[in-house]
Amino acid sequence: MTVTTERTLILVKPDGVARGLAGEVLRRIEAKGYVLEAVELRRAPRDLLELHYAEHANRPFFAPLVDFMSSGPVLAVVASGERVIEGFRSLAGTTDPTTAAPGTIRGDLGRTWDAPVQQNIVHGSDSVESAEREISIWFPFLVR
Ligand SMILES: Nc1nc2c(ncn2[C@@H]2O[C@H](COP(=O)(O)OP(=O)(O)OP(=O)(O)O)[C@@H](O)[C@H]2O)c(=O)[nH]1
Ligand SMILES: [Mg+2]
Repeated sequence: MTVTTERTLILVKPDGVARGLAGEVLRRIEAKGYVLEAVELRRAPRDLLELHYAEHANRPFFAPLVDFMSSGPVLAVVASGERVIEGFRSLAGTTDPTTAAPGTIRGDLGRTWDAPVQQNIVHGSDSVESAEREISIWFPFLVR
């Protein structure tokens, strides 16, 4: 079987940065053996976030999600490694932090605050196509 090195776009969301968990997320990425290709703390403009979450544009939680994601700085990360896309999704845990498995980032460090499911500390790309699309949005200079 051939394994190819992938890249993924990871975000520490505003709740994670505000709670001082950016370093802990980076620690878990590195401890798993993935390589950091880019790391940048930044305030994301709404138009960038609307592109990033375009797949959810028709969902009722789209506007609150963009509000939340623009409420403070995010840590944008590109990490690489064999099967890093599914590997990081596994590290992150399931979307709802209240029920995410212990041992995962969301399960160990997250909980429900004011909006159900929304503040779940991290984002991770869900496919090779999403990863390359998201990397082109956040880090245009890394486009291959
Ligand atoms: N307010 C609210 N936010 C939601 C809800 N469902 C999802 N979200 C938020 O929208 C994000 C994107 O949803 P999904 O793509 O389905 O979840 P995900 O792939 O686990 O999370 P991401 O890695 O951030 O894309 C979630 O991570 C949450 O922050 C919801 O029902 N209500
Ligand atoms: Mg998603």
